[in-house]
Amino acid sequence: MTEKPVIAVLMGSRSDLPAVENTFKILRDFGVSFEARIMSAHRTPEDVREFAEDAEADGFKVIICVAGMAAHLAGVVAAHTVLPVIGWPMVSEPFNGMDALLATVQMPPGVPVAAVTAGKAGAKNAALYALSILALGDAGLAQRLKEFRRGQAAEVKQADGELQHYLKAANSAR
Ligand code: RP5
Repeated sequence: MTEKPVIAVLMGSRSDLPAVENTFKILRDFGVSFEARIMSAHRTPEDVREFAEDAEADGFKVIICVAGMAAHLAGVVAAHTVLPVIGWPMVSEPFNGMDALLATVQMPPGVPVAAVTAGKAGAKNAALYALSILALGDAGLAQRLKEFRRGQAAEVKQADGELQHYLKAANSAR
């Protein structure tokens, strides 16, 4: 693991944590240390401002923000830092994540947030995108990301091979 956390993972509520565990897993698998915090743009706005203002000096390189409903966490963090901010919209009732998606992606010009896939599937992409940013200055990490892609491709090819095998057997049994 890298010694000092370079990725911050902020989530708006404890209720986001089960989905975020998958982000932690990927970051651990890649050996990149992270700091994770629960803080809310609405419920603890001063904590968010303070964290974002100090993040660059604290050594963070990228910040992942997870939030649902009126998902302002990523936007507020981005307002207080020039570090890259990744917004991950969480799904909730009654709009199934469309509310969080629009709040995350529709930042006004001048304060960008990079939005990843909404809902549980965003766990992987939030982590991988943060790692891609870090890989710009880390050849070893870039190599591990390429290996990850190769492994992923091999899984798809294996699944396709198994499907062809199954279809051949099923068709010849008719
Ligand atoms: C957001 O509101 C959180 O990120 C969470 O996704 C959503 C609901 O929060 P809880 O009411 O479950 O605390 O701020």
